[in-house]
Amino acid sequence: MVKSFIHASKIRHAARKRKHHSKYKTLRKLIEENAYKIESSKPLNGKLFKYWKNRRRLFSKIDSSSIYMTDELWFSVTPERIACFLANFVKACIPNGEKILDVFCGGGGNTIQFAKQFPYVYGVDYSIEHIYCTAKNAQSYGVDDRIWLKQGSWKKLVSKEKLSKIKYDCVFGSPPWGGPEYLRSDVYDLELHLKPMGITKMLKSFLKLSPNVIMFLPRNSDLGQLSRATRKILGPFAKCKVLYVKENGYMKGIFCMWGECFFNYEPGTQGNNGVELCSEDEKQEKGETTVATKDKSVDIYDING
Ligand code: MGP
Repeated sequence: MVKSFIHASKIRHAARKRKHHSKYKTLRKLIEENAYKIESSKPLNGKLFKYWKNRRRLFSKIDSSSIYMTDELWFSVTPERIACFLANFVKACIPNGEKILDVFCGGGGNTIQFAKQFPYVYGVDYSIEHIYCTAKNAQSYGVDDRIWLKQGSWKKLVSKEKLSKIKYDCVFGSPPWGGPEYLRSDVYDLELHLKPMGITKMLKSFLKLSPNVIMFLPRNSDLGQLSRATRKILGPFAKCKVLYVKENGYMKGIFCMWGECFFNYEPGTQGNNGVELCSEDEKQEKGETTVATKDKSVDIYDING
């Protein structure tokens, strides 16, 4: 396997071996202190309380296994059923795929579910704390043998072509949206507020590594910007498929997809863990607000609990 990644089951070994490097010193300390382990029954205060209340939706094993999360992960980790749905969806679209790259792996919510479906899953994150949490959570879910991790800034990794040795079947990213404040304005500016770069640059960087790209973005994202970024990079007739994702009837975000394989998807072919698909027409009948434009394919998935 590519040397620059560390195997999720061997973080202790990696931290010992590369002990002179400051980030591995930090990793070693985190492991020794068993840092960020969640005590599921202990409520969190302030703005994290609502995320704690929904903790079992984030990680279903939070009561029975050891789960690790930083404060930032509480509000940015993808809820398990959504991550599970996405991994099944990608598997249905790319049945012979093997290698998935999760660009902002965070606490491993998506990485873990991808590893249930694919044999090689690569997780990247700028934070060594997040890399540690992903590895620990993957161990709790018994999928650490299929995951390889790398700490680093996405900008630098892409510009130095550090990741291009591997041929990824799909590149996925759930980037930082700027915290829970992302809902402050009606429309989320994807060029201004997405971290670590705007949507156009981000999409370009993902497409360098695979023609199949998915991003999880705010539900109030500016779809005009999405359209413009798509055409600017892929040409005037290129499309982006947008899926609105609901959990328990409540909109959580959108999956934006680029790549032929995602357009040929048939819902019937997917083992979709209770995910309900409505067409855009059904959405209108139900009186939902619609943001479809003529060049987009917009669907709603409702993940009922
Ligand atoms: P939320 O919108 O903060 O909470 O996060 P809620 O309860 O749905 O909305 P509210 O209207 O009651 O405030 C919903 C989901 O969005 C989270 O579970 C994450 O999956 C995702 N999410 C939220 N934030 C702030 C981020 C982020 O910064 N990055 C990423 N990748 N996902 C996020």
